[in-house]
Amino acid sequence: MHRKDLLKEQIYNQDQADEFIWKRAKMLGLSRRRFIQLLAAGVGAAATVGLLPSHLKAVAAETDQAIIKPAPPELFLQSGSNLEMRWEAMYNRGYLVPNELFFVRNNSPAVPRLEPATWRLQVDGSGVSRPRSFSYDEILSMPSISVTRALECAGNGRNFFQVSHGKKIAGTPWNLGGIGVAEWTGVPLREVLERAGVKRTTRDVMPEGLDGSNVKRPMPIKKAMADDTLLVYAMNGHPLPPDHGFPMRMLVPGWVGIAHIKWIGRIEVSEQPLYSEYNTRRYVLMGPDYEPRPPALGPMLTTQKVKSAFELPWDGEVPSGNRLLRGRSWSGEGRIAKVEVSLDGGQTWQPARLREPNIDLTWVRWDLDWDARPGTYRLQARATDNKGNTQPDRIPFNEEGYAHWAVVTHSLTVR
Ligand SMILES: Nc1nc2c(c(=O)[nH]1)N[C@H]1C(S)=C(S)[C@@H](COP(=O)(O)O)O[C@H]1N2
Ligand SMILES: [Mo]
Repeated sequence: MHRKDLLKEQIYNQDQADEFIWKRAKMLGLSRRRFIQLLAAGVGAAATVGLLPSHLKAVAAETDQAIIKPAPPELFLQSGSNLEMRWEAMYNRGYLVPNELFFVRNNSPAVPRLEPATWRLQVDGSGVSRPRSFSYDEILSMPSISVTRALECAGNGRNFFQVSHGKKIAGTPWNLGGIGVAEWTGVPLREVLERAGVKRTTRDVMPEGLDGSNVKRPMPIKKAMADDTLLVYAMNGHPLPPDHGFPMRMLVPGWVGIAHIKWIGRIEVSEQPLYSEYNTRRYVLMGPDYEPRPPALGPMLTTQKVKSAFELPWDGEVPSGNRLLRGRSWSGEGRIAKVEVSLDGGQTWQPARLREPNIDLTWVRWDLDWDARPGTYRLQARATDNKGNTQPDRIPFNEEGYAHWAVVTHSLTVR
């Protein structure tokens, strides 16, 4: 293949998907020449999945849409196959982010269209004594729970490295809208693992998606067996929407977004440590302040940090007068204990009022009274969680721009 501009996310993702399908084709004895002929004939990824192992065949009905749901500009900032929630759209809403406003982060060029009637979840590997597959109906007939939890992209806040370190980083240019909170309904992963005969010697569990990029990422058995680690089939009281992983996805509370595998089709359970490129080459911290951790290129990202955002447009304008200055803060390790707000770029601080509910690994809404006089303001919010983590003024640079949890400045004009 020709040298490509792999810094462009869409090209990178397509290349990734092509490479994956080519490997499968090769395994089944197809020549490179024939493979390229098929691709050139417009047969494309969707048709070549006939070449995929049986558990991945459901991808055959792949759509050609990167995102299915409407993306009105008043709700979202769009970047390729990703939708960033506009924070100002949360100003007149409640605790949950409705499905139509929930951010989308797709690594693959197209959303797979999966049929519950033919979809299967394959559970196999050295860590289970009874490897088997489960149908959609079978999983729905197991005991389920509903939990309210945040889901946040590891790269949320990436754009602020430009402000703090003067470096523009390739990748989805999130401000702070790569997060959402929903009520997730599903079956604890533990229920499924137990039915497959999970062993006491099991170490790692790796869910795998059915989209083109072969997205998969391992977690330790302890996290896989936690009460709120779920196979999710409903979101805010609706069947899981296609963009968010229909018919089923993982919920791995507190962990970086990439762990919450969408369009799940397989779970590898192993007595050996498992790795994927999603925790060795990507979603790791790389840069002058981080050492490689073989086989990973740097420390792996797992739990999310503490962050805060105002329910206001970036560089926005509001009318003068008495108002509630509102925002939300969250932590991947616990719940928020304290939020302080500055109107003058960090010179003076005042406490914000926290509003119920305040759920662990989710977020808290906060506000303060503000008699807004005309002028320009440099708003800042600084949160502390109940584990004692406080948002710092500055964090070290990392090349992929993950985990920007330092305090940021939100400029606002009052007219
Ligand atoms: N199969 C699959 N799962 C995936 C992804 C993906 O591209 N494919 N993206 C991950 C990333 S990086 C994030 S941040 C979340 C986003 O979930 P959402 O699109 O439902 O908001 O899904 C994760 N799960
Ligand atoms: Mo992500």
